[in-house]
Formats: sequence, C-alpha cells, structure tokens
Amino acid sequence: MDIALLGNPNTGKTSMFNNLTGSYEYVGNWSGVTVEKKVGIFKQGAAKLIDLPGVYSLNPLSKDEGVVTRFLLDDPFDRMLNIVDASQLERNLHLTLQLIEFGSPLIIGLNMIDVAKNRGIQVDDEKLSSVLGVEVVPVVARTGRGCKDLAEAATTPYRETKKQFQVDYGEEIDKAITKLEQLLQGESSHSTRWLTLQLLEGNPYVKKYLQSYIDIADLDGLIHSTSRAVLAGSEVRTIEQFIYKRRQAAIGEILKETTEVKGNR
Ligand code: GDP
Ligand code: K
Ligand code: MG
Repeated sequence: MDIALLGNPNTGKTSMFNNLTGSYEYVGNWSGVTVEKKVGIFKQGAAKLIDLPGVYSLNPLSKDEGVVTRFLLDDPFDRMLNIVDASQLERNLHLTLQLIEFGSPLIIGLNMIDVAKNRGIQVDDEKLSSVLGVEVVPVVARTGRGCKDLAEAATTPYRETKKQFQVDYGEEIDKAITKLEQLLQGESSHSTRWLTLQLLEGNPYVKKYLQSYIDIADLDGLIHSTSRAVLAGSEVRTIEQFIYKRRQAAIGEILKETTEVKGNR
C-alpha cells in the first residue's frame, strides 16, 4: 500500500515520517525540482509512506509546490495521510478541503494537540471526524503520542462509510463542473469536481493535464464564462478569491462545531 504524506509546511510531517517509518526505500529528487523525494517503509507492515513538500493549497506558487499537484495527477497511490496542525486549524483546513475534493481515501493526523492545548484551543477530534466524514487520529508527532494508532489506522484497508464534507460553491460553479464533465466525456479518472475547482483557481498543472483531453479554447471559454457569471454582483474580483472565500466560510462553520477556545490566549 502506498500512502501519500501531505500537509501545510511546519505541521510535523517530517517528525511523523520519522515516527512511522523505519527504513528508507529510496532517496532522490522529484523530477524537475531540487526537492528531495523520500519514501519510507512503515515499521509495522509493508506499507510505504511518500513524503511530499508542504503546501497551503494545491494551486502552486512555485515549481517546488507543483510537485504535489503533479504527484496527485500522475502517480498511483492508495491513500492520503494529511497532517493537520490543531493549533492552526483554520489555515490548515484549506488544503484538507481540497484533498477531500480530490476524492482519494483520506485520513487525518491531528497533530500539535499539545500546542493547541497550551493555547487554550480544544479541538473535538471525534466531532471533526464526523463533520468532515474523514477518520481523524489525534497525535503529538514530537513525542510519538498516538503515532502507533495513526500507523494502524493508515495501514488498515479502507472502508468508505461516511459522507464527506462538501463546500457549497454555488450554482455557477456547479454548472461549470457539469460542463467539464461533458467536455471530458469520461476520459479522466480524476474527480471532475476537483479538476474544475483547480482549473478555475488557475492551477497550471491541472490546466495542462486537461489540455490532453480538451481543446484549450474550450477550457478558456469555460473559465471566462464561469468567472463572468460568478463575479457579476459580487464584491470579489477574481474567481480564485471567490473560491477561497467559499472555503473560508465553510471552515468557519466547521470550526464553530468542533473547536473551543478557552481563557486568554
Ligand atoms: P514539517 O515542516 O511539516 O516537516 O514539520 P517538522 O516535522 O519539521 O516539524 C516542525 C517543528 O514542529 C519541529 O520543530 C518539530 O519538532 C515540531 N513538532 C512537530 N510535531 C509536534 C507536536 O506534535 N508538538 C510540538 N510541540 N511540536 C511538534
Ligand atoms: K520544517
Ligand atoms: Mg518537513
């Protein structure tokens, strides 16, 4: 089983990688960039853990960050392990929502719960799990607390039981998803919802990928017509901003249900 390790920068991915894996199978660079590629073998069992660069969003700001989208598009893997910083949940969930949209089996390692606690932030991991429809395991990667449970959960064959959280992006984006579905004619195995959102956000790797199936004029037409419709009567100026704000609003709702901040911070 191949498991992709994903998360924002500085959330404890490397600490977790070292906790979960014993030996390295392969060390090299990701193609086209000088970012080290690390693949580790789980201490128990034969599953592989693939370390990926830390990113705040899948729409890359640099070639290094593009490694993540290219990996999701091109490399086969079985599931995603998203390391989330419990003390920075609001920021971290932007990536998590995009991973949910991608649609591969997902498990969350809710890390830094010690830091969160010290700041008076209490995250209800069970509630977070039920709201997102994703398994959540609380951990402290620095001390190893919970890491065995996470290893076990991550390597246990996946059963899809819960309905996963869906951001409401509104009618115009839903129309764009339907339109892209028509243009693709079943050619891609990736989630059309995810492809549409990344295309509209300006992810260049997703656009390039879609160009292997769809004429660029049709893709640009879809982007422009959706932008025009979405931005009419809206205070935001770009469709990327529009999508960001919708995710932000959804995250606000998620936090309301799952997080409590006590005392002075
Ligand atoms: P990465 O950038 O996601 O690979 O994160 P690192 O594994 O390099 O961790 C960033 C910093 O956070 C390091 O100083 C770690 O020791 C620390 N760290 C990682 N996990 C935890 C945790 O659960 N609690 C605390 N207090 N610190 C952590
Ligand atoms: K780091
Ligand atoms: Mg790291």
